[in-house]
Amino acid sequence: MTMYNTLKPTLFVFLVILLTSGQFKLSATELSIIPKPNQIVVSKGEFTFTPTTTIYVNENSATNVAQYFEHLLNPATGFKLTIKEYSTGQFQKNSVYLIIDKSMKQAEGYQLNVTSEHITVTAKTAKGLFYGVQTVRQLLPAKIEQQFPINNVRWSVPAVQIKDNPRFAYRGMHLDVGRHFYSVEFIKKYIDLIALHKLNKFHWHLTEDQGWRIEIKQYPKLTTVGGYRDGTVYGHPWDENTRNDKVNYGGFYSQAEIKDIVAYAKERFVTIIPEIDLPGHTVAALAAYPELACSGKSFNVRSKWGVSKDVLCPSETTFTFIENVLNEVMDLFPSEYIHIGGDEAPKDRWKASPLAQQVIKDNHLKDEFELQSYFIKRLEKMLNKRNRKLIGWDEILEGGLSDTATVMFWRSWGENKKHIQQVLEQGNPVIMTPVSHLYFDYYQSESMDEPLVWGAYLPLKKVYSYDPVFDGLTDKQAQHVMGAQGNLWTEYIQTERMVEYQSQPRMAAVAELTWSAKQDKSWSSFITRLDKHFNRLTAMDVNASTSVYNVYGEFSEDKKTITLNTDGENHRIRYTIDGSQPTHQSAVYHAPINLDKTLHIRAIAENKETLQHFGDYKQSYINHLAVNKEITFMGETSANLHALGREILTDGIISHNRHTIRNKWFGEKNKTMIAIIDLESATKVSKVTFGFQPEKGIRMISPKQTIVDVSTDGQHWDNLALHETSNAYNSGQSSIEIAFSSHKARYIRLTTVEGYRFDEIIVE
Ligand code: TNX
Repeated sequence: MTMYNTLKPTLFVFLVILLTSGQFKLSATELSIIPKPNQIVVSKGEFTFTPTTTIYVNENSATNVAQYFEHLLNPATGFKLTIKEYSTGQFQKNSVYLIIDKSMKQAEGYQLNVTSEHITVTAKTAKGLFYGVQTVRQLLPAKIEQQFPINNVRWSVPAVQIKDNPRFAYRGMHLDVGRHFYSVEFIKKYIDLIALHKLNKFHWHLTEDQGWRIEIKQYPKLTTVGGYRDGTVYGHPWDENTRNDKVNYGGFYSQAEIKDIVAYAKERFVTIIPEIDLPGHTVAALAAYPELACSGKSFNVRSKWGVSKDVLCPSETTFTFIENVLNEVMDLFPSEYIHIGGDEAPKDRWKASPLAQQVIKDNHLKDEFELQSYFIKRLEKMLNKRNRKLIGWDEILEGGLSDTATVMFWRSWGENKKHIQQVLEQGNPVIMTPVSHLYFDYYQSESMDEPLVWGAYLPLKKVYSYDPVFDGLTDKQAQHVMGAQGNLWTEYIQTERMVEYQSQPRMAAVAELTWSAKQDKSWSSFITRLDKHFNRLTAMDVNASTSVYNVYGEFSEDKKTITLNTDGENHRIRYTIDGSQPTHQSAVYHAPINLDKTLHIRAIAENKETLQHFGDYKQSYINHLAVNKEITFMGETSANLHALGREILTDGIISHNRHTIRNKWFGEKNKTMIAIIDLESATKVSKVTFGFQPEKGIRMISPKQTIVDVSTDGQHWDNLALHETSNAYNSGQSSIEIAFSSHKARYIRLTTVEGYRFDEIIVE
């Protein structure tokens, strides 16, 4: 039976009308434009580029955009299109028109009209034209991105009419080049990605404790000394097996390189907002010029991560230094906004410093927090002198915010939402970069094949769900939300490939949540468009993460079943329960899996068309005697025990997921734990096993000594085992087994001496 026969006659007639009427509204989904435009109408036909296609511009300011477009098309097509001036008259066939129309209202908006004869982009500004060109780019086959000529491709664009305009003025991406350094070429590639997504701000985090990366002529040691560290610490600070590679690491951008990058960004209508992080995150500067600190001691460029107590001293020497630095920064960057950091500046050194205390006194400040505010306000004046505006992280609220500063909010937890509202109420502009949704140094999936990053879990769907105008804002407050930005901190992002991996396709989600109208946002449309977007990123030689397709699991509340999921629309899940790697023949997942026996689940998502496999999801369930039995602790226990609920030690669940590594275990390095498990009735026991995720990252800690006692009444105890372990931190070890002669008991008491860390106590 053919498709036609299966269609009901009425539906068939309707479709014919739709297809022959010449114009019908198609969902943006099928065209794969990211971010989704405001309005799309698709017509019949297509425009095809040929070597003789001509680009016409009606104004000088459009010429740059035309040249950009010509350069974009050239490598893959091999075409060298001519650019001509257009004044009046009929549009020619086989031509592209980039038309500035000052009567249009929106500065960043554009209209695009594609017919089989010509393409017309109309906008108020060159910037709008540029965005129109990005849409045309995304309507062309993905191969247009390749940097070498390809034959046998029709360089066609479907006939469409599009009207488009961004929702927010600030649409940004951040990159930390302090923790790891990336080449000039790569920074340009990152800017290209920003432009592809119609984002308009690149927040360039240029200075850190671990490296000062911008040449300042007046202070050469900032880069000759501050640009290099004598080693890098790998592994998490909470992992005892971190190691310092002792390899000299660093680099910086010369002023000539920065000028080149600024010009490159300008051609792509991307404003670079440089960040000089002050007064904290400045150990690299202190290493170069120790007189900027309060203490008078000497410093090394930091080789480990985390927050340093060493900050700039609020001396006149420091303020002169900062003004000189900022002046050079402002000479290099035309941006109206300059970011001065302000984050994570502990007050310890200021508390201990007679000089800092004198500044507090002389300026009638209450405390070190008001000193922070005084500090930031002085910086703001330096910027205002040259008609620039200050952006700072939300710590600039400490001790009082100026009326004019722009606040970049990253702390989205707890009370902070209220602070955001207060700032908005006061009328200060706000840029949203919340840790909860827009921190891209977090894991993208539950798979163990995710590379090690900072921590936490941020799947693409969650990024996409973010609305910068969050619930609870009044209309007046909402007006001051300038937009949002994705942040990429790079403690764990050692390579450029990894920057691509962590930022793509999350950048696409940032694009859509800052550009597209709120009512047009649709996850299922986005994920469908993303399929084609991946082809474009691949053709651009971008190492995008496909983690969005990876399997994730969810336990039912009673922990009796586990549900497997993938966000891929075109994927099925295949899984095994014996810990073996799933293959194309493995069972297809249909319904929640019952947790009534020991299972070692492994699952992948399989693309139904290409049969490609995604992810390596692992989850074990151990069905043992203590599952869901009450566990009581005596004496000291680990802090996260209280946060998580003690039952996680006896829930049978052993996770193998990167992001749960931090919070699914209990442990204390040197403490002793006494735990009593109530098996509810006299039960034969012969073995206790401490279980742990064997994967990289955090190590299990085995106690020096474990004592196993049992009792039938909870009063009188019989000792069954005394187990000694020499190796405190077990590398890669997943369990400690303590077997003893079989014994009937209701209560089991475990005493672990001097250290423990595990995520399950298995009783058999
Ligand atoms: C906090 S967000 C920081 C950064 C770290 C980041 C790690 C902010 C203003 N400061 O210095 O890299 O956490 O996620």
